[in-house]
Amino acid sequence: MTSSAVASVKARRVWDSRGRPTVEVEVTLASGASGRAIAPAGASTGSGEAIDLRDGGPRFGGLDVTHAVAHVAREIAPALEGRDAAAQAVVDAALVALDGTANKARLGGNAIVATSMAVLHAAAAHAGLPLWRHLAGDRPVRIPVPEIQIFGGGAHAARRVDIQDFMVICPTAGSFAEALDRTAEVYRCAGMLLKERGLLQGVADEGGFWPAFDSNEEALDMLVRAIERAGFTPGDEVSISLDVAASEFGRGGLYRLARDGRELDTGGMIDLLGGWLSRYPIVSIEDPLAEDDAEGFRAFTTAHGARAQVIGDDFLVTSASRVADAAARRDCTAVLVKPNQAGTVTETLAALSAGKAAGFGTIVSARSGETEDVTIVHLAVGWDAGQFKVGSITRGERTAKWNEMLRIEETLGARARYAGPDALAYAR
Ligand code: 2PG
Ligand code: MG
Repeated sequence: MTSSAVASVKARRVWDSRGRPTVEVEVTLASGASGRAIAPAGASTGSGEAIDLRDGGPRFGGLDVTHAVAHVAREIAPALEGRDAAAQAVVDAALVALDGTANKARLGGNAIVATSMAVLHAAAAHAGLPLWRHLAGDRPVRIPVPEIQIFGGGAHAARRVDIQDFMVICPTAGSFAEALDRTAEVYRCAGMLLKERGLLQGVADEGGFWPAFDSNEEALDMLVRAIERAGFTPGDEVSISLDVAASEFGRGGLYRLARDGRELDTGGMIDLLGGWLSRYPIVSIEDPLAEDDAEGFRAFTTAHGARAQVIGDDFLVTSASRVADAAARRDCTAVLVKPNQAGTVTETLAALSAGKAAGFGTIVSARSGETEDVTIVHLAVGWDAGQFKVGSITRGERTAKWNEMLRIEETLGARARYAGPDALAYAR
């Protein structure tokens, strides 16, 4: 047995930022090195994602994970013990084969992704390297551009507005730390503006302000005002990034905008968003159409992809083959990458690599249900993603990630290179 062989795999039930159970896995190697990771959970999920195994029944709204935890002990641990943790792709292939389903529904995407990431952490610990450096090897890395939520909506705020994430993005900042500085000022000013108008009502799932607005446009107007109140020029120092998460309110080419009291077809939706792109300093837009509307994606990218980056999230579900297909058809220009959508580290990297090969922008992303786990920070740097999405600048499960990135930027010192405007991908 090599010293990097897996000696034990243990799982436990822990809690996520919505107060729901989730799976933590701890892997120890023969050398004594160990790694630990926790599965996150989405609320606005694509239908092609790996499936989290939940118990059902009355406990915790059916969301308990005791079966997923048990699968780690009964099936995953015996299958991995003795395998080399340094061979991540082999480990992940074994997990996929052991599960045996197309969507990881049998053992549970939550059990599998936590195991896969824990193995990765153990291998880095065995090598005596920070995870990002273990992944990057000798290759140069960039510190990614963050997109950070100011208002939350959609499935993260009881659909108070249709659009899910109203975010700011600062590609022109001199560093990641400066991007956070600018964002924190905008967040503070947004809070002041909401308070002045009697609209301050706490925060949504990812820490952005709860959107007590009468229309989606009101949120955009307020965001522009917050940027200005903070002393920045919208579209210059601070720009806007949206996650429309259109699969949540659109299907079969029909989009029901409850907040605006409108039902639009694909063309109407493209025109609505196109209008926003001309009136507001939006440089990035995610899932502008629903996951079943590839033609709509393509038409949107053809019409507006030169002005704003077009990201596929629910549309691409961190699938390398979907990314390659979308690239061939020019459906979008960027891919959001979430480890638990794919289910393993290796499949996640494959989706990111397919995006890079196509010239796509690549964004490593958290989920709306998160924990203190910081694995994705290291993936974003180690894989040189260029962009990073974690929700707002409040709540510990979010700041855990931003603060870890600050530490990495500091470690790199003068060698730290902020990915900047080039990280965003536009249609050419
Ligand atoms: C998204 C994510 C994060 P969820 O849609 O991009 O904002 O949300 O984890 O609920 O899918
Ligand atoms: Mg999304």
